[in-house]
Amino acid sequence: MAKIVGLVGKANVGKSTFFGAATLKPVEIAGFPFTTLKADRGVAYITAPCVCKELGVQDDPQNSACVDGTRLIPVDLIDTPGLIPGAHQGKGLGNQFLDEVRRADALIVVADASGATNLQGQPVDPLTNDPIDDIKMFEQEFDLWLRALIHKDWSTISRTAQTAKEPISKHLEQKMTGLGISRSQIARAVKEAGLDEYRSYQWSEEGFVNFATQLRKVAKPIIVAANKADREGSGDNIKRIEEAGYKVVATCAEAELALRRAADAGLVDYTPGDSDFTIKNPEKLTGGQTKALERMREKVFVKWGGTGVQEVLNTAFYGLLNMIVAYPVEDPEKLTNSQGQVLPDCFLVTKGTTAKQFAGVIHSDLMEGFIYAMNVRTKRRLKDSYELQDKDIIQIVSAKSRR
Ligand SMILES: Nc1nc2c(ncn2[C@@H]2O[C@H](COP(=O)(O)OP(=O)(O)O)[C@@H](O)[C@H]2O)c(=O)[nH]1
Ligand SMILES: [Mg+2]
Repeated sequence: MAKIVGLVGKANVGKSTFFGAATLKPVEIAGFPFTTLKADRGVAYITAPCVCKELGVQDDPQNSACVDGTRLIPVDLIDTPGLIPGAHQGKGLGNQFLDEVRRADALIVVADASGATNLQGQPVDPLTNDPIDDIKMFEQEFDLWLRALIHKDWSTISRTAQTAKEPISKHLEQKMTGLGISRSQIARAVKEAGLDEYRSYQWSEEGFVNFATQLRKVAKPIIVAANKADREGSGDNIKRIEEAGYKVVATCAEAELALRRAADAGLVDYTPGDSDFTIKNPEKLTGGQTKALERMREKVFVKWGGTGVQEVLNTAFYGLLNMIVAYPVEDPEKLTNSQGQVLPDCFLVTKGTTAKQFAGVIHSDLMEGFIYAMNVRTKRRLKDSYELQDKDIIQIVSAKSRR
């Protein structure tokens, strides 16, 4: 199942700007079906150094794109309504918010690093709001909501599990599937909380609370996009967020959006993730535009090494969700599919995916007729249970073809 990442946070921190920038198509992807998506759900891209460079071949990507040796791989991204304190009780768009969040496998918490937005999302003087409070508000609302949800029939569920001498994860599983939480994630959270799966009926209130928090951390891991990093004073805040133990990246969503649009209009050379950009035709820009771009270079690129948007997305998928990339080919010599397209596809899979499972990721027919898989670089046959490594190029030999 394809993983989904969601943007969360209070109002006015730049979630929609981030979403708009991340879902702007940087290049055409011929073979990718862009079905109609809702306004709050779109296709973003993560990047990977493409194997075409290492192999010295000219590729012909179909399900992804390749720009100067960088693969752009489509992923699902969702935007959510602004969160306000009390959301767990349905305040603001609380219910809608939590409905969206349950679909996500990992979350990007967007915070205003410049401290110029209060918890209600209203503009205030810069550096008067602590962005750590933005993050804590999200965590607290989520925890309160999750706790209330599990608490509803907790005594029945925990008593049943304990009486049957069975782990609580087995009995809680069904209730949690709608939140995208699996049995193994429940089991992990119990362990992280230092509790006993078999004595859930006897957990203390404190233990239960801790369990709910651990479950959030396991099932909805977060990375903080410390946005508006272009503004004065945000550097200190970002350092403090990091010191508080969060995974954090300084971002300037506004700059990313402006640059992707400028690149689209042919005004600048910029690929998402680049640490700089070049102005293509200075004469096509007004004096004001040139100034704005140079200011952006100063405040974002020189200061932070980039807009951070691509880094956040990549970290969400590679870091939080433990994903790797793999390239299937049908002809191991020419590195092509049956139509002669070189390195046509690049798939994102979870670490631990086996060669046989990978066949199923590509097409169910390939898995049904699976005979063997081969590592194209070494030309070695792989065991069905071989766990894919990042950047593997794999030939699947199957009795059933994908068409
Ligand atoms: N200075 C600065 N402003 C930003 C940045 N990202 C977004 N904004 C501005 O913040 C305001 C709120 O942005 P929006 O994306 O609608 O926030 P949302 O409510 O979280 O979806 C808008 O005026 C944006 O232009 C940024 O990186 N830097
Ligand atoms: Mg918004």
